[in-house]
This record gives sequence, C-alpha cells and structure tokens, in this order.
Amino acid sequence: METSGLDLEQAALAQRDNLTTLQSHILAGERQHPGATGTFSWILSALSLSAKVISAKIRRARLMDVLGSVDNVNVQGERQQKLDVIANETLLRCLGKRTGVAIVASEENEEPLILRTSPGPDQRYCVLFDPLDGSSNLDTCGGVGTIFSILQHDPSVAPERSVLQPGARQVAAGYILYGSSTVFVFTAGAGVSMFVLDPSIGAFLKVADDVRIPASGKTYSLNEGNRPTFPAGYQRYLEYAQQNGYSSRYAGAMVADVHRILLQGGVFLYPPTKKAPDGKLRLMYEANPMAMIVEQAGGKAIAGKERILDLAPQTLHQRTSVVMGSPDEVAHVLRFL
Ligand code: P6P
Repeated sequence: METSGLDLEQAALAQRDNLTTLQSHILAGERQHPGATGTFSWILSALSLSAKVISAKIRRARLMDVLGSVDNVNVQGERQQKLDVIANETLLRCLGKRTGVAIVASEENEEPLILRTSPGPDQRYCVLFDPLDGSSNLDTCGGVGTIFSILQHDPSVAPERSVLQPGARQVAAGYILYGSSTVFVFTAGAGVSMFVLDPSIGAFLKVADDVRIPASGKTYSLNEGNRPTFPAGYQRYLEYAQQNGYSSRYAGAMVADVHRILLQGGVFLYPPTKKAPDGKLRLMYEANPMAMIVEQAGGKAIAGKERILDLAPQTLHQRTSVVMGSPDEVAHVLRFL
C-alpha cells in the first residue's frame, strides 16, 4: 500500500528520537544551573519569538508590500529597507518586555537603548543585535539573517561602557538564518546547537547538538570585486587558493556565508579595502557573535593576526576585518598575512 506524504512526514517526525523544541532546550539548560532565575531563558525566548515574527514577515514580504527601502539612511550610512525597520522594532518590542534586559543595542540605532536604569538583581544582561543582516538581498529572495550577542550587564559602569565588552565576555551568541528554511543557531559557551522552524506547529525543533565545523574545506567566501584593494597578503592567499582548486561561494550576507562554512567547512573573509580600511563588518553585533559560534564549533576567527574575541572595543559601531572558518583554512590565510 502506498504511503501518503503525511504518513511519511509523521514517520520522519516520530523517528526524531527526542522531539526537542528550542523552548525545552532552553529550560533544560536553565535546570543545569542551580539557582538560575530564568532571566536568561526569558531573553532567549524573546529572541525565538522575534525570529518567528520576522520569518513570517519576510516570507510574505512581496505579498504585503514590505519590500524595498524607506526614505531613511541608518547610522551606518546605508539606506534602510522596510524590513530592517520592522525587524528592529520586533526585536526591541520583544526584548523590551523582558525585565532581565538592562540595555539593548542595535545596528539600526546610533546609541544603546537603556531600558531599565534602576539596577536590580534582575537587570543582568545587555543584548546587541543586527536585526536583518544582508537585507539588501531581500528584494531578490537571497539569504538574510538576525545576529545577536548577549553580555552580562555591568551596573558599576556607564551604560555605554557596559555594552562595550570584548567578545570573549559574551555569555551567549547566535544567529537566525532566513533561507530555504529558518534556522536558529546559538551557543551559551558549551557548544553550538541548531534548530529549524517548523511553521506548521510554530516551533523551532532541534536538529543538531554540538555542531562541529569541518577542520578544512576548499571553499573561500569573499567579495572578489574588492580584490584590487585588498592588502597584499590577502591577494597572495587568493592566488594560493585559486592555484589549489578552491571554489568560491559568496552570498553577500554574513549569516548565510558563515552558516554554509559552519556546516561544510571553508573560510569567510572580509579583508580591509580602500573603501573600508578597518574592514566593513561591525565588531560588536556581527564579528563577535559569529566568532563565538565558529570558535565554539572548533573553528578560528581572526582580525589581521588578532583573535576577534580578544579585541577591546572602543565604540558601538566600530568595524573590523574578518577571517573565520575551518581552523586549517584560517591557518592557510594566516600564512600569507
Ligand atoms: P559587500 C551585509 O551588508 C554585510 O554587512 C554582511 O552581511 C556581508 O557579509 C557584507 O556586508 C557584504 O558586503 O561589500 O560584499 O556587499
């Protein structure tokens, strides 16, 4: 007797030995920390809710006339997409309701937003995010993502300083990739977990625990259009790669490019260029969270010859060069720098 599609789907789900949702994963994590108050769980829950809302809006964007740009240029000097604004407001609204969040900082806002000034036992975290990384891909249905970084709030310093901590001080980091499926990837410092949104039940289901990046991979990911202005060491690395059978893959959205490398191996690079001599990517809410994910998966993440997570931040929107991915591939790049 032929098995219907639904039966196959049910069988596949039933085979999943433990149908673990992101929510149950978060609560299980909380239970491993005696004395945990649930504040951290509530923040991850707000990020999960934001991701579902943003995903739903992106998937219906062309039908709801929310593609295209608004007549506004953000603090980065980039024309804002309508969905940039929607994603930013969704995250601010969902995180704003969580009493555990003292400060939020967004790529879209010039200054950090101080949500709660009365230092209480609960205002323990700062959340930094890029609400819609790669949003210029939206109109062409390319991959886009949300990137987030969570720091312990330090009430003993000015709020502006509390969010400027080195990436090594992150308590958690992750991203959501809105691609052919919606994938939630995060780490709280004990390995990388991956979840996929099942829109039919509105839940993120765990598909991998302790994701490990392949040690090597003959794929490099960078914008070749900038090649003439890369420093010489990067040019020599590209010559090495092209003489040794490497492939080039570039989505133009860091989350999509790094996600591919996390699963298949290789190296992502955004070197200094003439237009962006310090690199283009933002340290606090792009490079740092993605570097934590890559390192927790066994990879490497550097800026020039320095470890990204050790960089001492000076300003919220400062930029950095980036090389991150498989440890063997980052070592290859370093040989030429
Ligand atoms: P370029 C997207 O605008 C972004 O911040 C990253 O997601 C991406 O890796 C990079 O910029 C792409 O920059 O100059 O290649 O378009």
